Amino acid sequence: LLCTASLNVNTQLESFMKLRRFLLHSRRHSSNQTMDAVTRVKRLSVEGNIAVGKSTFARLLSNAGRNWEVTPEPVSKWQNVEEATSQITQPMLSSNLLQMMYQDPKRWSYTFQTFSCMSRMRTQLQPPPTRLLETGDLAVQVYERSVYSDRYVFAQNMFQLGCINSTEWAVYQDWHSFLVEQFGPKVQLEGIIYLRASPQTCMERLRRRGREEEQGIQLDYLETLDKQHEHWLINKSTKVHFDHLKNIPVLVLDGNLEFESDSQIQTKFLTEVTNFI
Ligand code: UDP
Ligand code: D5M
Ligand code: MG
Repeated sequence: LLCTASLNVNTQLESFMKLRRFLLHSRRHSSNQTMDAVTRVKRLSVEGNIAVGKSTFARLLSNAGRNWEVTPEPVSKWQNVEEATSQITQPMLSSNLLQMMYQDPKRWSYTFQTFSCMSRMRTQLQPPPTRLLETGDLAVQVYERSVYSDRYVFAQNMFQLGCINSTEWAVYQDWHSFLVEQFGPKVQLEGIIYLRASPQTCMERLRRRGREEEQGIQLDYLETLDKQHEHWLINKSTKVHFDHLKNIPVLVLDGNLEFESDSQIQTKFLTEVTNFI
């Protein structure tokens, strides 16, 4: 446009129209490309109770040498929330929202749900990495949990335990439905892998992992989460609000097996996942 400054008005207008057409075309083209990429990649989530072994399983998928991209749960983000300060000169502080939620669930559960769901929403909205689309192999993107377990496992559980009140639950459901509907296919999943284990197994693994914030977790909390998973993914008695989720295929893997140190079980799991995909 700067170069056209000395040209006559007609030429300037013509250049401007060309630029406008180019911008419109490239915008349309890039959004088509994004949607095209989204539809060419299968999207799965790995669901399961706390400490069942989702991250361990996700690493197994990552290292399987297939065209699979795994996105871990952003736990460190929840442990380090940058505080807003009123003065520019104040040093940056961070809060541990995961710890705050476990220490005072009635005060912090709703806040935690808003933050965890926003971080998952952001992750699920990221376009697939180009690496995934470069080979002819079937491309698969795997998320550790999803915006759906946030609602149908954790938030619902917090509401039923009385840690989220009925007003907060109504507000949560309203914005959750709105966001999922607005973003449509970009946050849809084609399947769910449910790593299923007894709450006792999860409790042992939780202790073994030793994440500081979780040391106050009791078996009965894991039992309530286990029930939510079972209602949602096995009995299908949880009322879900998104059509694509009603008949979503679910692969159930026996998480009671010690798969971390057993290559035979790992091979069995990988075969099951490959067949499922
Ligand atoms: N783990 C284990 N055996 C297994 C799978 C996992 O002992 O077959 C351990 C793992 O090393 C970790 C803990 O269980 O110490 C929790 O695993 P992870 O963090 O993967 O669980 P998540 O919370 O992500 O489901
Ligand atoms: O999950 C990481 C930790 O975060 C674990 O303590 C459970 C907690 N978590 C994850 N999502 C939620 C929601 N939505 N509400 C409450 N707590 C949550 P892990 O299973 O260890 O990978
Ligand atoms: Mg994990």
